[in-house]
Amino acid sequence: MILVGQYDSPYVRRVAVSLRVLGFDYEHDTRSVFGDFDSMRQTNPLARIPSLVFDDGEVLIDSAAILDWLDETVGPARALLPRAGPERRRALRLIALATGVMDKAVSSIPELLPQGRYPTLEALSARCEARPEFQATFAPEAVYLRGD
Ligand SMILES: N[C@@H](CCC(=O)N[C@@H](CS)C(=O)NCC(=O)O)C(=O)O
Repeated sequence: MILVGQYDSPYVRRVAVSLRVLGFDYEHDTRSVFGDFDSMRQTNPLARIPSLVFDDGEVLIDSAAILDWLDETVGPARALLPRAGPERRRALRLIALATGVMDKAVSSIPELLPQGRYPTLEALSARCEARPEFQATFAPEAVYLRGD
């Protein structure tokens, strides 16, 4: 299988990390959504990354859909997302916060770049405040989502 998208995309990185944690082999297609727009549109009609291309030509698009397939494929004992209950809701909340911050970072670029600014932590803090919750979750003494 081929993971399409460069690692500077946080959405590509969450897929790449999960592929590696779960022990999947993959090739990496590093075409750019900006430099190779027409070619990327052939892979994903939205010309977005990540995509996961299977040997038979099927293409999964969107990081959440790809991660859903990974969990389904490895089965409930190894799935990264808890199956049900408060653990699952807690994980989904953290995922929504993390991807939401990234959505805000990406969508703020057209506003910030003309001012010579980048979506730094300070710039993002004006748009949301997810930091305390992340710090509480990922502090060294905190219990990780799946124990590892
Ligand atoms: N919801 C999508 C977001 C993917 C996304 O926004 N990717 C960006 C790169 S960080 C992209 O491809 N942008 C190009 C575009 O939308 O034209 C996912 O989780 O995969």
